[in-house]
Amino acid sequence: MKEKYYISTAIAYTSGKPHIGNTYEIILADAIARFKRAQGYDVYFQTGTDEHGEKIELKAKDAGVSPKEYVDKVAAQIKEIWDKMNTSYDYFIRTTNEEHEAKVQKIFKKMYDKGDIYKGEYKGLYCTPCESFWTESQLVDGKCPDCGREVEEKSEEAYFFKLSKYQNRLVEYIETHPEFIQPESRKNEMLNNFIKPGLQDLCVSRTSFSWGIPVDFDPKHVVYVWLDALTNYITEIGYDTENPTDNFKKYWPADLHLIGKDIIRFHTIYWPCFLWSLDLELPKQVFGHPWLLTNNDKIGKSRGNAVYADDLADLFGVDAVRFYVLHEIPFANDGNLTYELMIERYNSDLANILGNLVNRTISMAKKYFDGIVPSIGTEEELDVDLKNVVKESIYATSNAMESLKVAEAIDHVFEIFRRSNKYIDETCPWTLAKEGNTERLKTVIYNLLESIRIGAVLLHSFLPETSEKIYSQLNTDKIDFDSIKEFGGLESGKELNNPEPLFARIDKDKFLEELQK
Ligand code: ME8
Repeated sequence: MKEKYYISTAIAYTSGKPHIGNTYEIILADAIARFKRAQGYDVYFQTGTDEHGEKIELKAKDAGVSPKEYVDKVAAQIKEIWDKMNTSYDYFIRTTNEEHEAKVQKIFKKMYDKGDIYKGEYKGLYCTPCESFWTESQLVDGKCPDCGREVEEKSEEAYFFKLSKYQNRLVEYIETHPEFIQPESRKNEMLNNFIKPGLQDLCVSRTSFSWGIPVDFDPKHVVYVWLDALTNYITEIGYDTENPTDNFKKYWPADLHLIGKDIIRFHTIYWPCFLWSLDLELPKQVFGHPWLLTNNDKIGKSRGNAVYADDLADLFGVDAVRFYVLHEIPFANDGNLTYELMIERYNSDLANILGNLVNRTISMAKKYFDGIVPSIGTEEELDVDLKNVVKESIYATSNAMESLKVAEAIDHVFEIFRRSNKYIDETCPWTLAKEGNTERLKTVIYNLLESIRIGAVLLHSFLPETSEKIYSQLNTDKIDFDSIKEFGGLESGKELNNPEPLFARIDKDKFLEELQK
């Protein structure tokens, strides 16, 4: 029996096309999911779209279409980008799925029957033309921040969830489960800034708009979008208020909710309390990843600086985009994207370190051994060091992945390629060939091919297409993690395929000039 691993991303709002920052998240989740699969886990990887709410209703109105037409179009666009980026999700959930909607209604009712949801009054400062409630601090000069008109005190009937009931339990849980919120710095922020000062009951229904899931026993209310959205993590895998399926029992609790740093609060305060209300266990871990900035600035569609993954992929290739975001966004600090940096990384890491290594090595094997993988000849001290670096890198990559340090993990894989390039400089195969030292040359070429194979197997979770191209050039089917436990898995005597360049160098100035045009 394989051990299960359930990983989810946030579900993206269908308010518009997702930018590279949103896309980073699915790529990050994909790398983790692929790595776990390669390690032998039975992985379930879920992503999807968050499709209800007032904002989307307004967007649809502006576009002159129905909300459903609007979200159908954007959800398809999101899925297309996720697919283009070669992400291996198992299921794409949409919160407008009928099954999800029906389950949310049952969940709301169950919480109500239990006494965790009660009917009350929402009081606030209301702007009638904008149909919006505001808090005192949101007002600008005492007026509506959107239209600048007067606001008035108003109350509206609404349902509330008793967050306050779970406050002490939540504090205790977070304090006794240090692994629950990652990175750990976020844990203190949640505890000290949000939970300990006191949890207010949460308004979980709205009557001011209709694009949402109706409360079935009081249909002028629609369910608050975060209650609807968070439950996506359980509805699709088979949660049911009466009879949860075996699939649900197998996969829940989730092992990892991967989300961005801005929505940790929803996942570590609201979501645990909702789950307790349903008598369910909490996810094992919530990782709030940092953000990607463009030119060191927050990405915003309205700021006009949004960059899209599909455009970048058309310029650089899918794996180059995957590499950049996975490598440039560390575990706890924001990463930055500029075209200049992207070209530099592409040239230095992908074209030089990786691409050149593979190309040079296969070409040498073609030249010196007619493309047949040689067997080991004479061994020297240098070989031991290469093999040690390969071995340590395998270990370090797994360790980094275990603690979700994906940028570090990819660096460890590249350590193999860096060390291999150095090995070429140290052993000078062309001199060995000139000297007729075939026995030594066989070993050198074999070790290089084998190091590349091991590197490619590890690289597969991050850059799947590139790895597959390398497997094909090596003509090998030794591509699973078991095959890299020992150095020497590549079979001697097999014929390699022709070398094909993996990443063509980019002329930076010319490229940027073209881009300007
Ligand atoms: O928040 N860099 O959806 P969303 C990295 N529907 N990640 C970023 C980012 C950036 N610049 N900007 C946004 C929502 N993100 C809700 C989630 S889950 C039950 C509901 C991340 O489309 C963001 O943090 O605004 C979130 O995790 C994801 O992209 C989707 O954002």
